[in-house]
Amino acid sequence: MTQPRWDAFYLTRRAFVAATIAGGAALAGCARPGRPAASQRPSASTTAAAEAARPHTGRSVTATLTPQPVTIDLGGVAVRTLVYGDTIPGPMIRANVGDELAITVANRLDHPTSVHWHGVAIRNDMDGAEPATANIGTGAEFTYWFSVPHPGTYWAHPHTGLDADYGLYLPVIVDDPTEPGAYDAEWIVMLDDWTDGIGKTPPQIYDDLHGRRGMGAMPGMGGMAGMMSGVGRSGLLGGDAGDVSYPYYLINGRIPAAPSTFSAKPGNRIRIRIINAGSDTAFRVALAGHAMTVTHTDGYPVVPTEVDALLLGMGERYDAVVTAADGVFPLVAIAEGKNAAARALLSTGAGNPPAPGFQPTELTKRVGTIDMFTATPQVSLGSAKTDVSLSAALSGGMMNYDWAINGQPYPDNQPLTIAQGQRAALSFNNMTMMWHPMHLHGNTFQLVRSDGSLGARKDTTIVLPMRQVSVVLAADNPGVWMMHCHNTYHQAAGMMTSLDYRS
Ligand SMILES: [Cu+2]
Repeated sequence: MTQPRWDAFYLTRRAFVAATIAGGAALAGCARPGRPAASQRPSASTTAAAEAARPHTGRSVTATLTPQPVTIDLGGVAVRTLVYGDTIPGPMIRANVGDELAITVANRLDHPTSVHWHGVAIRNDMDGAEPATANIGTGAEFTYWFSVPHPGTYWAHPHTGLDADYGLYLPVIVDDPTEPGAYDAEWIVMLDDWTDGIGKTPPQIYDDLHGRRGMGAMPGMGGMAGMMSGVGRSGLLGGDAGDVSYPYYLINGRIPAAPSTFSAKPGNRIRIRIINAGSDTAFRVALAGHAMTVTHTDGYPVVPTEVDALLLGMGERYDAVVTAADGVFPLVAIAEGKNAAARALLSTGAGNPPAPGFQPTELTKRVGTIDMFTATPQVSLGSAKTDVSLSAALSGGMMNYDWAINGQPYPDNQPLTIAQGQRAALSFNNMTMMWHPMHLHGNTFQLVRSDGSLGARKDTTIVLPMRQVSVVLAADNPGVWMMHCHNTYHQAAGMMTSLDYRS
């Protein structure tokens, strides 16, 4: 079987990253000049007070996740890889707003792991990312327990080493029973870029990217890294689309030649929850023959807006409603700049799907990008007025693979700090030639357009090369929250910092 090469991984990464993989205990011994000591982190009582303020139904949802090595059929292609249980995606977790989740993770991997509850405004000590939550050791069990305060489309994945580029992901759906929604059926669509067990392992990819350092030293060789990675450019992404060309792109764990099929009836209103679980791939998604009405960004409602396609960076989610036509229709997710696609099928009647390579015209019509959407008044932060300014300058490049925030890779950079109750203007200033999907744990923000108007609520947003994205953040969830690029390899190289609440 193909085991991740953790020994090689140790040798080629900075000491801190190795320490992260080795588990939480190792962190204490790390020199972390810019980081608060444990005593300065929010106290257990602060976290408990925030938890008490969340809605509580008194109902519990329990589940067990078993991260383990197994052999998975991607549709005629068998891969030995790491998954939760024995499926890709892993088993969905579903709860109502205010329920308490008690999710036990039994780690059957050969290295420590974690489960991060992406997008959930969770209590800090259950975030599933160090330093707030210790990693789970090999053979150990840990129960994450937390309530879910907001409805929406979320997901879970590890926040440990390069675990995020295996099959370790699952949808997390939170329902609001008082708002059942105007739809007849629900289709959860998880997008992924796939290599493990068929191409290079994630540590091999990281080593290649990191080992390529210095190749851009010669003037005029700017395109070298892109040529070597086999990844091209994307107009939607403003330049280089990514660092890694993957052997396959998946929807719900299936390759395009053996797609999963979602069945519904003609005329059904279908709510599609799209989640990009990839590590280095932005997807442009369209359903042949259908327009999509976008209703939510990263779990939060937006003024319904009709599009033909949607662009999703890693970690982003969109909910859209379609009215199903009669027949068989491919849902196609183009891997931006990578000359490949993932697909699934919608079947409502007779007919045969087009060939696997078919690309619907919707992909090039009205493409929904984040600037087009506006949070509904119920979830809007109301005004762009703020009382503190925070800035995250994104730097680095393919040549030296030196991705960083505010001048240094994590953990050498200074954390951003905020106080409970403050409203911050946070600006992501991308000084690199590549786009980055920037994700903040435990909190959501609202985009501010260049004219000062407020856009969508998000926890992950695309920042195009050499551009700035401004957001408003209302600080209401004390903790130490990781903020990072959701490109697994950029994050591992150091494009991460934290937002620390001052006590
Ligand atoms: Cu990045």
